[in-house]
Amino acid sequence: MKHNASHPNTSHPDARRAWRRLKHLASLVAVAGLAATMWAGTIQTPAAAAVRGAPKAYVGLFNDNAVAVIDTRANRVLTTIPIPAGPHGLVISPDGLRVYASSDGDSTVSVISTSTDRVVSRIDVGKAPHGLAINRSGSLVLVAVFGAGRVAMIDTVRNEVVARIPVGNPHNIAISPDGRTAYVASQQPGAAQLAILDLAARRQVGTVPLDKTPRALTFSPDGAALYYTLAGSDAVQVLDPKQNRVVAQIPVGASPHHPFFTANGAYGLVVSQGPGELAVISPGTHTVIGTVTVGRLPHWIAASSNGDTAYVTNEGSNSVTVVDVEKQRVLATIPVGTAPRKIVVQPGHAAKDAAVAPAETPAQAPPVTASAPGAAVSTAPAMADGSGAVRIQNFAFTPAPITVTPGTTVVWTNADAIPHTSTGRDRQWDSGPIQPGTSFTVTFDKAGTYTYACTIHPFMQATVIVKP
Ligand SMILES: [Cu+2]
Repeated sequence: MKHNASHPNTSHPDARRAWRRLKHLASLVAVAGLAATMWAGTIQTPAAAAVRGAPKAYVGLFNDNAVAVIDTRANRVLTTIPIPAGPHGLVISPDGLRVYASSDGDSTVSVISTSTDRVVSRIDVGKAPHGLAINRSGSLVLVAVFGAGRVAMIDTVRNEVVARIPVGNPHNIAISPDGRTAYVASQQPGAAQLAILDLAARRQVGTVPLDKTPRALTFSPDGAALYYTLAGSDAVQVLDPKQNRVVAQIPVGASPHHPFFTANGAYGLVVSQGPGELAVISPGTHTVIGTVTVGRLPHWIAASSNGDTAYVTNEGSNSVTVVDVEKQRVLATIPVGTAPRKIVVQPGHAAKDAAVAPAETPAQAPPVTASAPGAAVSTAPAMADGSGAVRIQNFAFTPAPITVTPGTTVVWTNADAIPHTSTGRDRQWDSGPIQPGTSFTVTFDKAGTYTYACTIHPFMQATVIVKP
């Protein structure tokens, strides 16, 4: 077996853990009576993939230029939706039917229909849009247009910008539960502030000057408190919006980022990027009542409607951690793609007994025939003899499975705009990152069934069947 030595990163233990997870998930799928081929098929057919009744979570993959869709009952990625460069802000309508995603590098907000998981509209908002906020009725989306120095107001019936309010380097936004006021984290150098906007008058009406750069902010469901975080402060700031005064500071782990409340207000939550943990806060006493270790560089939080289950994106470990909020326990870790930042979840609730347990299954024996293929590895330009061509597109391998005769050279060609890998389940071969527009080949000499995946996006799974 010849390994491709130019890509040492793919022997990372994370990838092996991801494999064990996939095996575990696969066994659950088998228990449910579904063929493995159907599992692969659901990745390619988003409309058919939705599991009835299970809310879906949407995750912006900052480096993949896509939004991943998670089935919160099975805790796995159903599909990914390509959107323009650098998905940054993400919000969901209160009815769960629309997701709005800003593209940092593209000056647009994409509108996704959650019934088809496709982009149905694209709204030009100005340069480098960052965070989004939506009001409780879903009639209004605010966009922090960082590069243009303004907040854009989108009317969600017309899907167009109806007002622009100047704010220096706006990053994230929180709208008060009564819908009248928005607080904007303005990161303008030397003039950092929380800009207070009157949404009826469509202008700034106040400011909370800051000596540190604000990061993220959120209102408590009753509107009585605004939590926000600051770069260089290891405490959540608690602001009374009536007086615009900080009334408490809640010490948490280093570098806190997104503060969040469960919908009924029972718990506050915040992720700390230093230790990689989620802290659970008692809003009444302004104290941390427990912490849960999540992944590296946790970024954002979403929760189920009843507040039982929290979802945390781990930008540094390319995963989402599912947390039982009351028990402060990890329920599952879902590999999702590269640099997940924002996350939202549809209303409703996934049955708890269906949640995938975090326990890892032991490594299993290689599939069917254990013999490795002769791996004559090359990265020549696309299209060899044609009979073994696999296209990598829209985060899927096609065809899957592919059936070839012994001695066939299988050619994987990456038609996506981001790198993928072709990696044998037991590492019989490993392409390392296959760059966009390039190919990778493996010659299969021995009959057998070879399962493989992309180590960057472990939900991308397929099979090579070698039959005389
Ligand atoms: Cu991939």
